[in-house]
Amino acid sequence: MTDTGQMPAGGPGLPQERRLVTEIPGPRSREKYARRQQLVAQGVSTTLPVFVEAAGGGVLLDADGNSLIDLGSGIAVVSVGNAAPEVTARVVEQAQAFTHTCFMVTPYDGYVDVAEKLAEHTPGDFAKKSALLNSGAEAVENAVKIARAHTGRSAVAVFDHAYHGRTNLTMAMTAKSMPYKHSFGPFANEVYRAPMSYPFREPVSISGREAADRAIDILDKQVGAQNLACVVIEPILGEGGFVVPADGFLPRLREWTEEHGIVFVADEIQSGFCRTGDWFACDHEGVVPDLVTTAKGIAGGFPLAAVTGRAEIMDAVHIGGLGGTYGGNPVACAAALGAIEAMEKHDLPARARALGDLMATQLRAIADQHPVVGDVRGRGAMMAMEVVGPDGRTPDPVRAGAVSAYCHQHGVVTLTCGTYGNVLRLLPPLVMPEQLLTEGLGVVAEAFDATR
Ligand code: PLZ
Repeated sequence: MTDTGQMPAGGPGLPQERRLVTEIPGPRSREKYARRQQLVAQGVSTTLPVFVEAAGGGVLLDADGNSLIDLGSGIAVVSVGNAAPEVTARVVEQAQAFTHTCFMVTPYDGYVDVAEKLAEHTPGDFAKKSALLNSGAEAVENAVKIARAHTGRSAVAVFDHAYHGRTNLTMAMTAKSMPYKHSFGPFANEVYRAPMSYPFREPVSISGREAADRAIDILDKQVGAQNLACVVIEPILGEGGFVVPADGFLPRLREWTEEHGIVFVADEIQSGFCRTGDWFACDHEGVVPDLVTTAKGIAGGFPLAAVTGRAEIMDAVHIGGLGGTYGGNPVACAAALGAIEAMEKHDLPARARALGDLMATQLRAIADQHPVVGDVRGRGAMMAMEVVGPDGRTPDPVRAGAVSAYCHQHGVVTLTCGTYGNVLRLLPPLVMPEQLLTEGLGVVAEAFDATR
């Protein structure tokens, strides 16, 4: 709040600059954080304890007047930029018209319009339908429900390093115990895990097709293709470390699932909506999933998620079998229509490719200087560096954390990820000015020098 009690204006009009006027976090943020510690459960963690008061383009403005470069987009959400005008205008208009009816009670156009946009932009040229939900985890749960109803089978295949959410079923589908699953069992059954293609960590170099056959062999022998309702996979792993499977891995899996009537579900919650330089990461190899789950980037920061897919699979569920009070809330749908309009109008897939080229060049330059960067990988504006020890292989989460902390102290918001917590990931808003991104990456480079 400003002194007049008004929220300061955000959006792309904010000066696109890094400006530090206090240490990070500053005194006002520290005071607010102390209050937060008293009132908010400690299970809800904080990466960087600065309190945000406005944001836009590629910057976050904190309570002490610092302007930070945002290389995280609120975990891949504000791809169109924070408080994007296309989003806020539609949100205000919709909120003034009506805020809720429940689509299951009395419908409205916004929901159907979002379904139309999803049918247009998701991979595949066939009749598609969607169901709208509130969160990514809910979308994944619903994809499994739909696949089970369609196939009459119950088993679900997922992969090493996968992240699919924090609800009971999606915890079972998520690979990593700490912090996501630890002490929260028992978990849903009928979830089976197969090895992922992780080129940097393969003991011997194998092709994408061979990696897929390794997974298929395990699923076939240990579960049985005829028992599998669906295979759920992130085409590029998100929380698991921005792992890009070897070429041919996804197409081979798709081929096998098709052969056996297994529903192929692409979890594009983190990789979707222009992030990787295509509308969806599956587009890169022309893989056409049966169902796609989306969230995050879809609505410029509003809680909205979807399952979209082949009409005949979506319609395997009986009337009334899918839904929820808020799923496809009209304000969230308005935000999505604004965000998708911004993606189309500003050709954000092309922006993601341009930012990706810039990041790849600068990250490789860092890797050339610092052997602790074992791998630079990603696609488009979803890039990462895996930090390792002197042997070039052992994960080094301490160093990755120190690099990230240095960035925070110097006004750049970075995130880590990975099963071993040793991956520094970069997810700038796709509207970020290139010179600001370059400056942010300069700080990342400095961070590697400083933590040597
Ligand atoms: N599937 C691929 O990336 C969310 C999680 C942050 P929700 N990733 C960020 C955290 O620590 O909770 C995610 C994802 C993929 C599913 C989800 C789940 O989406 O909207 O967080 O439920």
